[in-house]
Amino acid sequence: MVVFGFLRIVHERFKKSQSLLYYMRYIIFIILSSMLLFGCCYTPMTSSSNTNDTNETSADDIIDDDANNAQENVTETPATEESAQEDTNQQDSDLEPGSENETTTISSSCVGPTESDMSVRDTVLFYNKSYTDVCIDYSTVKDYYCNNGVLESINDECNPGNRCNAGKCEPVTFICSETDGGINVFQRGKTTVVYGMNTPVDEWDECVDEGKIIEYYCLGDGTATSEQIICPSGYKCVSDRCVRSNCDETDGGLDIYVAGKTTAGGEERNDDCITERRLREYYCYGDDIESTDEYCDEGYICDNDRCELE
Ligand SMILES: [Ca+2]
Ligand SMILES: [Ca+2]
Ligand SMILES: [Ca+2]
Ligand SMILES: [Ca+2]
Repeated sequence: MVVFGFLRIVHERFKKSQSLLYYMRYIIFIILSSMLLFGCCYTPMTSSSNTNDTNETSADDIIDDDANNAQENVTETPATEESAQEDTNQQDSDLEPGSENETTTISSSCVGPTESDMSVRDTVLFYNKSYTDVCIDYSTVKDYYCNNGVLESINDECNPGNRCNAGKCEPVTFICSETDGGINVFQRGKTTVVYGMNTPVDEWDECVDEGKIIEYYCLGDGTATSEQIICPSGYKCVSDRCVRSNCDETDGGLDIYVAGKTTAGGEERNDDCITERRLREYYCYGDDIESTDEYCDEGYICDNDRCELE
């Protein structure tokens, strides 16, 4: 627009001056202006081409950038995990004792009683691993519990009169056991009573002589007792138990109300009244025949080799 305006001014002056020289200047000026105009236009076209190239390059660059961005995204993934890890660490660091999230930490890391209790066998879960109270020795329990979300244990002595059993302290009691199941003269048995660390009874049944045995047996309160028992009729004590003997009797033993006959080794004895109120009773003892003189009870007299009602 400036050029055309300038040409218009020159043309107007040429028409006024009617000078050939000025006209020639006008022609030269037009040529120069045309060159200037083309040069001006050419340059922008070249620039435009470069712009297109730039645009194409830019498109490629976008693709490359996408690739680069994708690569960056890939390489950033670990960074993201690191960030997550950092966040986790940060979260952990936020879970110091006394923080508001402490309760959450306790419930997730340590589950169990928060105080020691030696009278209960507990199992504590700490990071999904279980810890159960256990006896270390007779009177010491290893007691697990949670303390501010952390697993702790204490080795503690049971109170006097208590012992550690199955991971907890419990009162000491008498515990009796025997191998022959009670009063059983036909089997040699061992009877044991345990009271805490003590064993007040630890005895085998034992023959006193050929016809009598000491039999041990348990009582209901966990203690035990013993008594001397004559082996049943026809039995003798051998090797701490009653076994068959060579003696037989028809009244089954010391029975003053039944007239009996006792035989052993070819020898034979019948119960016999030695006075009106006194009876000689025969019985087997071991392999032998023994006898005892017994008075009949009040209201009874001795008759027919036995004690009978008067
Ligand atoms: Ca017994
Ligand atoms: Ca026995
Ligand atoms: Ca008898
Ligand atoms: Ca008799």
